[in-house]
Amino acid sequence: MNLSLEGRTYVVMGVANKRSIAWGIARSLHEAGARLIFTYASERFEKSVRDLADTLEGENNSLFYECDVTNDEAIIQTFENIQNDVGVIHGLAHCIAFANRDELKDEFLNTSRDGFLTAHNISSYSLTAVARASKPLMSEGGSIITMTYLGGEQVVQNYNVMGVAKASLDASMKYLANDLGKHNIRVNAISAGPIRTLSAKGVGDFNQILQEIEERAPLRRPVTQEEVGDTAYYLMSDLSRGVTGEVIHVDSGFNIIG
Ligand code: NDP
Ligand code: KAL
Repeated sequence: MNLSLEGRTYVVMGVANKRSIAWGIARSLHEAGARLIFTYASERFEKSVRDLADTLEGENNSLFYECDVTNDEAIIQTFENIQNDVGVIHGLAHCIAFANRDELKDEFLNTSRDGFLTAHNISSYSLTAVARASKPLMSEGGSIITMTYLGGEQVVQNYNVMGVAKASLDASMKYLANDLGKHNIRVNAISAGPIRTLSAKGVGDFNQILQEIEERAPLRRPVTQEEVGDTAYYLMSDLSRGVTGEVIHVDSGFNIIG
């Protein structure tokens, strides 16, 4: 089987900086020979994404588009632009989540209506919106992946409204897998263990969370962006051609511990 992704093009959404999980995914796909298309929420992040892409070794024919996933017009326009520029894509990595900081502490009970809607809008509905907009570009079949977390399956302290949004994201992933399977488009989620990223900054006691992983996870260590990236590579490659609607935990096995 050909494991190379040469000749294939993938959209990576959600690189904020070099710690981003999306950047780990981009590097793995790039090493496998893929062409990359990056989207970022606002102009503010354009330079850092371009600078990072410049660090990729070898031929760098990456493309860059602004795409705020709260804006339907922007999503449609982004994928029309991508279609005009490259024609066909072979997959998409959705690595986007947001909740207001003040909803990520104390009790879930206090979640505001606005905070609930914001978290679900950006972190969950956006997957359906980008899946629909990217479908016409995956005319040769494709693989869509999204990033989820254990807090959508179980109660995790402080994750609060983001946990409810991840449960919604996981269910959306399965309904999308069912709708898109007949077009040879697969849809899966990677459930990553805690990784220190910009999103993780300043929310909860991250050191304590990592310490629990070191003490209790079967592998006794946290996972890395590279490990998530390599699972994304598997999901984008033909190795996973029979897999859709699945959540793969890349979390040192932590989710099996009761
Ligand atoms: P980052 O902070 O690096 O990435 C989060 C990204 O979300 C940013 O690039 C941000 O874009 C983007 N984003 C937020 N709002 C919007 C918007 N309106 N439109 C477009 N993009 C938006 O953090 P991570 O790499 O940690 O997060 C990536 C994914 O991984 C998320 O879904 C997260 O829930 C998930 N995850 C993370 C874990 C962890 O421990 N870090 C564990 C399990 C899952 P911008 O910077 O341009 O605003
Ligand atoms: C239990 C954990 C500890 C942390 C609790 C909640 C984490 C929620 C994740 C969510 C995506 C964080 C935010 O939305 C942060 C946001 O309010 C402020 N940050 C920003 O605006 C920055 C600048 C931008 C880049 O961030 C975003 N998101 O746009 C969960 C831990 C153990 C695992 C994590 C971090 C899971 C996850 O989903 O990220």
